[in-house]
Amino acid sequence: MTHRENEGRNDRKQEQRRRALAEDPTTGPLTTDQGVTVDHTDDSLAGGERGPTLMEDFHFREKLTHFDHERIPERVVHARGAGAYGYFEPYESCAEFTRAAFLQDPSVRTPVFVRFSTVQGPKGSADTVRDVRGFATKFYTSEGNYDLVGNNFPVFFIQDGIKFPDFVHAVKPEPDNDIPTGASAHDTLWDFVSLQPETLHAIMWLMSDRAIPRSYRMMQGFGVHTFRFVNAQGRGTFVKFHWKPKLGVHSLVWDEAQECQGRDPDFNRRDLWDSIEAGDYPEWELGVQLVPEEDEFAFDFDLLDATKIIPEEQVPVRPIGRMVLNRNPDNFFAETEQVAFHTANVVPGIDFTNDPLLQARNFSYLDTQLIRLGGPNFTQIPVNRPVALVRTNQRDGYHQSRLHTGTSYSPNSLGAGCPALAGADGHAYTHYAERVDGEKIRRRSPSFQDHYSQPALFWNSMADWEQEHIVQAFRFELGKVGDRAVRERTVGELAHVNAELARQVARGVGVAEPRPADGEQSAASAKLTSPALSLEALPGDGSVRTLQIAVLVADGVDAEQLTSVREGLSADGANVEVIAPTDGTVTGSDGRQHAVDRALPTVASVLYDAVLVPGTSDDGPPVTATDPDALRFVRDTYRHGKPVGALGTGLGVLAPVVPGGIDVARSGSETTADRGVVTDASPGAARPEFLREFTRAVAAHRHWGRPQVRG
Ligand code: HDE
Repeated sequence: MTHRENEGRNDRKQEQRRRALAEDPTTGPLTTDQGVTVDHTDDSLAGGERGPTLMEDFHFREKLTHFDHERIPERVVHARGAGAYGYFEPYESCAEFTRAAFLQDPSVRTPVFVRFSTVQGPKGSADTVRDVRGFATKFYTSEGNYDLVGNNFPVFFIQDGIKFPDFVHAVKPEPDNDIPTGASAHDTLWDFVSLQPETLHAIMWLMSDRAIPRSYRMMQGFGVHTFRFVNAQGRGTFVKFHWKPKLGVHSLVWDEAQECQGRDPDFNRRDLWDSIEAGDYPEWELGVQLVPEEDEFAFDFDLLDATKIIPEEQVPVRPIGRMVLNRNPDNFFAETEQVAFHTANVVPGIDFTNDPLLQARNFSYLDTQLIRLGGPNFTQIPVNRPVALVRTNQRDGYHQSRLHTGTSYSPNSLGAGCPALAGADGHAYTHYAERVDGEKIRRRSPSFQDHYSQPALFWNSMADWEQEHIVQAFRFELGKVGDRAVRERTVGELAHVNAELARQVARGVGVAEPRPADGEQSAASAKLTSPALSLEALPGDGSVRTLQIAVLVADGVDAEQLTSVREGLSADGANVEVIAPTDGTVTGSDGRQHAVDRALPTVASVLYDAVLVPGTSDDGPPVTATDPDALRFVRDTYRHGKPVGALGTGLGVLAPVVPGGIDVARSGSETTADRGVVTDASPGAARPEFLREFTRAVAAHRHWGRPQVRG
C-alpha cells in the first residue's frame, strides 16, 4: 500500500468511524460505567486548589481501577499475533470421507477467523525473528466451531505432549536475565536439542528459510498431526491438513530479517493488515492427504508421530477448498487477543487419533483459556461465539452474560426435558469407535524411534542455496551458544543427518569435525528426497500482485520513464512507491512536479521486494547515483537476491554496486536480464520488453547465485 493509498485508507477509516457514530444509539456525552453523564475528566476532585484527591470521586476511582485491570495474561506461547476474518468454501462434496457439514456443499461459505503468530517471543517482540509461525483457523460451521490449530511447519519438536513444558522452557529466554527476546540462539534451547534427537526434524525446518517468512500471506500451514475423517457410514480415513498460499511460499534472508526487526518490527502484521485494507485478499487452498485405515502401517514411520511428514510424493495432497481473508478486526484486544482456539473443538466427521502430542493438546488449550480469559464463559465473547445454536446446562461463573432461564440439569421433567438430547438423526457428534486395549505403560512406542531419516529427507530435498542458508543458520545459532559441549553434541547429532552438513557447521562454530566413528547418516536415509519440500516447488501463481517495488528518483528524473514504470507495474497489481531524498515532489525532466511517496531516510530496501532506478533525461548520472542512501538501498536489494532494475542513465547507480560478471546492458538497443538484474540503457518510456523482464524477475522474488557485492 503506498503512502497515498494509506492516506486514502485513513479517510475511509474516518468515514467508517463517522458512520458508526451516526448509527450508534449510545452516541452522546461521556458517562461512567453506570451510565452517569460526566462533564469533566481532566482533573480529579480535590479538597481545595492544591488539596488532596477525595475518595468520593467515583469517576476518578472507576477510571483508574478499570485501567489497572486492562491487561490479561499473554499467551504462554504464540503471544504475538495478527488475525483476520474471511470465509472458507469447499470445491466439491467430501462426503465420501467426512460428514463434516462445512465440507459438503461448494455453494456454502463458512465464516472463519485466522490468527497467525510467532511462538517464542512476548506480545511486543518483533515479527521477523527465526521461529515457527502459528496458523490457527476457527471455522464457524453450522454444526459448531471447528478449530484447525496449525503451524507453518508440518512437524513438531517433540513427540509426546508431556515434554512440551520442557521444550518451551528451553526455547524461552534464559531464566536469569530473560535474554534473548524472540530468539532461539541461546544455550538452553541447544542443550535440549542436543540431548533430545526427536527435535531434529523440526530443527531442520527452523534453520531453513521457512522460519523467516516474507509474509503471513506467503506461508504454508499444516495441521501437523494425523487426524481422522469419519463419513456418514462411520468409516474412518486418516487425514493430514495442508494450507497452500496462492501467492506461493516466500521467505526473507537472514540479514534482511534482522534488519526488519529494527526498521519495522510489525513487518508481517502490517503486510497482512495493509493487503486486506487494500482489497488484496490473501487466499489459501486447503488440501488433504488421505490414508485409508487399512494402510495405517504401510509407512516406514508411525502416522501417530508428529515429528514425521507423509512425503507428498507418497500420498499426494488433494485440494478440497479455499479460504479467503477479507476483513480486518475492529478491535485488536476484543478479537485477536481474546480469540480462544482449542484442538478439541471438532465437529461431526472430524476426529482425533492417538498421537500423544495431539492428546496432550486436547487437554492444554481449554486449560490455558480458563486462566487467560478469566473463567469458563470465554465462549460467549463474540469472536469465540459459535454461529450454531448453543444450548447447554452449564451455568454461572465469572463473566456470565447469558440470561439463562428454566432448568439446568438433565434429565428433567420440569423444563419439558429441554435441552433435549439429539435423536439418532445423524446430527450429533459421535466419537469414532476405535478399538482400544492394552496395559498402562509409560513408554514411547518403538515405532517412534527413528529420529534421523526425515531430517535427512528434508536436507536432501533442499536446493543448493537452501542448504547454504541452513548451514549459515546453524552457524549463527550455535555460534551464540556459550557452552562448547552443547555445540559439540549438536554437531554430533547433525552427523547422523548429513556428514557434510555437520562438517560445515563444525567448521563455522569452531568445534572438531565429527569422525565417521562418531556415527553417520544411514545409507538408506542418504537417498531419501521429497522435491515438494523445497521452496523452489512453491513459486505461487507467478504474479507480482501486492509486491512492493521501490522506484528511486531525484530531481531531473526522466518523466517518461517514471510514468511508464509506475503505470506498467501498477497495472500488474504491484504496489509501486516513488522514493526520493526528500518527501513532497521531485521536478521531472518535463518540468513538472511528480509526487513522492516516501523520503529515502524513512525507508530501507528490506521493506521492499525490488528496486528500480530510472535515469535522467540528460547524459549525466541520475542524482541518486551520488546519494549514499540510494546506493545502499540498491546494494542491499542486490545482496539479498532481490530484483534490481535500471533504465537509461539509471544504470550509473548499478556500476558501484553490481559486480562484474552480471550482464548489464550498456547500449540503448536491448533489454538485458541476468539473475534478476534487468537493465535497458535507452532513454524515454520503458519498453515493453523491459517491463516484461522486470515483472518476471519480480514475480520470481529471489535470484541466487549472483557474484558477491564488491566493497
Ligand atoms: Fe500449541 N499452544 N501446544 N501447538 N499452539 C497454544 O494455547 C500446546 C502445538 C499452536 O493463535 C496455547 O491459547 C501444547 C503444535 C498455535 O491463539 C497452549 C502442545 C502446534 C497456537 C498450547 C502444543 C501448535 C498455540 C498457548 C504440545 C501446531 C496459537 C495459548 C502438546 C500443530 C493459537 C493458547 C492462537 C497456542 C499448548 C503443540 C500450534 C498453551 C501443550 C504441535 C497456532 O494451550
